[in-house]
Amino acid sequence: MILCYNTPANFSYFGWENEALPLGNGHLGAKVFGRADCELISFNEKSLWSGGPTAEGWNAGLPDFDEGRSVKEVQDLLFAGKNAEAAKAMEKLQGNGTAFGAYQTLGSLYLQFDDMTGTDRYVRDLDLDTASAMVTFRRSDEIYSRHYFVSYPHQVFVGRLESERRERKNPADEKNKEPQKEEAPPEPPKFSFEAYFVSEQKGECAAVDDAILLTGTVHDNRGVNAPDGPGKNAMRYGFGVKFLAKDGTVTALPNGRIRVENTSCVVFFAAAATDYINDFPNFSDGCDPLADKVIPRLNAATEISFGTIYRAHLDDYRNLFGRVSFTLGEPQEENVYLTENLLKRFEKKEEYRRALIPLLFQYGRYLLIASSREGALPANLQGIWNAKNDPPWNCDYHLNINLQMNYWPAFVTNLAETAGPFLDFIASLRKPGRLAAHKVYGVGDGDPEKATGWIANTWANPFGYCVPGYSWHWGWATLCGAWAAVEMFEHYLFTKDVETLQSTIYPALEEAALLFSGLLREDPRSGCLVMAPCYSPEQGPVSAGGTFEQSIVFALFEAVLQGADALREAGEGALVNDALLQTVAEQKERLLPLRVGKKGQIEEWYDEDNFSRAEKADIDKHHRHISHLLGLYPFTQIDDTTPALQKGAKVSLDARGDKTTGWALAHRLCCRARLGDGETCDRLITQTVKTAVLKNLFGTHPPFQIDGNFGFTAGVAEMLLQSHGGVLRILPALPKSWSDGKFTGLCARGGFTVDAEWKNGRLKKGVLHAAKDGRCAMKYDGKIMLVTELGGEGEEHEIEVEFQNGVSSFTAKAGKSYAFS
Ligand code: FUC
Repeated sequence: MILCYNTPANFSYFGWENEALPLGNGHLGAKVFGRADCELISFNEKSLWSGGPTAEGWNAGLPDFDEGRSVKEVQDLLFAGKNAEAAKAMEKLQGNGTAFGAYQTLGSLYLQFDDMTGTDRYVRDLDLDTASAMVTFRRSDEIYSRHYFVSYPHQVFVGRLESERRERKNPADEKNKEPQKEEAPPEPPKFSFEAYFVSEQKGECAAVDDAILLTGTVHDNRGVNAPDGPGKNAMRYGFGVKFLAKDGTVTALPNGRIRVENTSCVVFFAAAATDYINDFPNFSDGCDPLADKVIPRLNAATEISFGTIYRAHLDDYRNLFGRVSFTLGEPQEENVYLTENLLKRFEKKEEYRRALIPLLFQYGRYLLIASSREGALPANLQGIWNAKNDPPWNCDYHLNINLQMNYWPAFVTNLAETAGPFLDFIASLRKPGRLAAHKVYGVGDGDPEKATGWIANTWANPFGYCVPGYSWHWGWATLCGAWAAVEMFEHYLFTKDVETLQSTIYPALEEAALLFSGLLREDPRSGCLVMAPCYSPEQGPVSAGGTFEQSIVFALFEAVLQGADALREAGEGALVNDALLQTVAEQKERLLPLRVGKKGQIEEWYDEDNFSRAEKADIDKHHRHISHLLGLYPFTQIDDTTPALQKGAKVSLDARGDKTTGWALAHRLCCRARLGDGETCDRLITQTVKTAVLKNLFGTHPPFQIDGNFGFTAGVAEMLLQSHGGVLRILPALPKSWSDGKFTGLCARGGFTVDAEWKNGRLKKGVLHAAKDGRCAMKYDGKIMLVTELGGEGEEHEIEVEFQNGVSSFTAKAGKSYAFS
């Protein structure tokens, strides 16, 4: 699986965004431009942020709230039907963004070559099977190649630049030549270059022996008028790049540059670090990043051969990436296409469509591995790649869909480990989130050590910003943390890992449930329990009992009840607050439910059919957010057991339309897959390729936003396999154009892994692997499925299968595989 180009990326922001190729290990990100005469590699370190506790004016937005008084005022106005007055009062529910900060760039490494002109046969590619970027070109009989990757095991970026000479031989002469014993390879050509590092962080940069070293504190060049305030802080960072030449010389120059002279092979390592740790309230480990982290990593890498580091990188990466395969059409030799041609001719040539869809699907998995690894912050709005110190939306953690979407593909595409940073990050919001819950809602006493309930809203940074943002029109979304906690629970549903449930997931879920259980109000109109104030993300208007919030509370209660059962079953019931769960179980039955309105739609707002003309005029019927359909995806309140709601969801999706942005197309794709509508999925995929994918296959909102990539991968997985609501659905949304195909290694809830093959649109055969003991229920197109247990040497044994309503169920045993057809 290769992204392939015959030109380098332009040296501009456009080139960075659209053309340069991404590498990463979750901590360190890089983008390769690949120009023959001058190489450019841009670098990012995931925790390099402005803002936070050491920036002037930082207060986490907290002082702007009044311990629940304004919330109460808005609630009373809403229950009295005074919605316009309630909207006015919402102005008291806005935080400030002083020193919120932004994800920063680290800088760019340039390698300026002497005399590298007159080159041809240029190829630049990104190989998803090895997580390597390559650049090769020729100059007469000289061949130059560059190989780059970022190693997770060794925590370094690695580059190798090599030259060789291939004599142009005349085939006729060769024939008549006497066979010679051993021909020495021709001398490789020598090349020379100067390396320098450019950083807007304005640190101290020096060349020492064979390395360029940079150190400083975060600069933040956004100026005091940045809407969310300046963010210059005391976060320390370090960067280093060290060169080892096989032949020739490496010299440090007084201007901070390194000169490599007359070599035929040079290997270089780069490393970066900061003193950030996600530890509230100081967020610093007090280290000297250059001396304590960067230089030791560089020295360790130089002790080991390139081959050893590369093999360790391949083992680590392939263990994750290699778990899933997906092909469309008859298996054939892998052709390498120019990526631009795939994009351009995708609609015209079936062969291109069959190549590009799996490539984009796997690219989402590649990007997740590159931008989210254990021990680092989660993937942000741009994963880990950022070329601006004032990036779009601060390149932060948006929780009104974007961060959750980043992790939608993690479990189903067999990359549960990549969700570790998401779990840790959300769990880390509990302490600052308690301060926020106290200031916004007046719960608890403001002691961050007491588990009295936590919230997170639309935007978050790595320093525990948890209150609504500086305009309630997008900032007010107090259920976002609870939504993220529900997504954390998916980890348990897929892996059945009780330890992580117990240590990280359940405590976050139960504490969110504690808070929202206490915040529900009885709606005077319906007698149901509702949240208020509610605000459909970035769309409004303010109301009580909004579907976005109600769906999240429902999903939260369902998850916490299931989580508690799982803990009790595992003998860990002591962790469960039984009285709370009893209340939650009762409240769940009294929640204002999903409703189908006059036009057959799923209502987005309570009573929307009776909205005033002014309220209606304010609504964008084609808004990108479809937050009222969370019940369809990612939650499970709408499925084939609720046909009326399914129908309503279809009406709502049709009415909203598909003229929308990158991530919003991806959410629609996931929703249509859940509705089993393969043809619309196919159409949405075409639209995504035509409008929301850049040349380097990055997703675009626009601008570049990585959730589009991750949501796309999740959507395609959802077309192939679904497992919500206790039933595995095999090939639930196959479009006609995917007539033949095969996948292996997708995961289903319950600890199962599934392979399946289909021909002429019909399932041929499949295999399910069980990692845990448990009941497995499966269905395919309403037909009965035959299931047998696979023994060694290809034998199949009959097992007891129960058939009911088109569902086949059997008891699966850990470590066993089952064939189905
Ligand atoms: C969401 C969206 C915006 C944008 C931002 C980063 O809240 O509504 O369109 O994608 O996140």
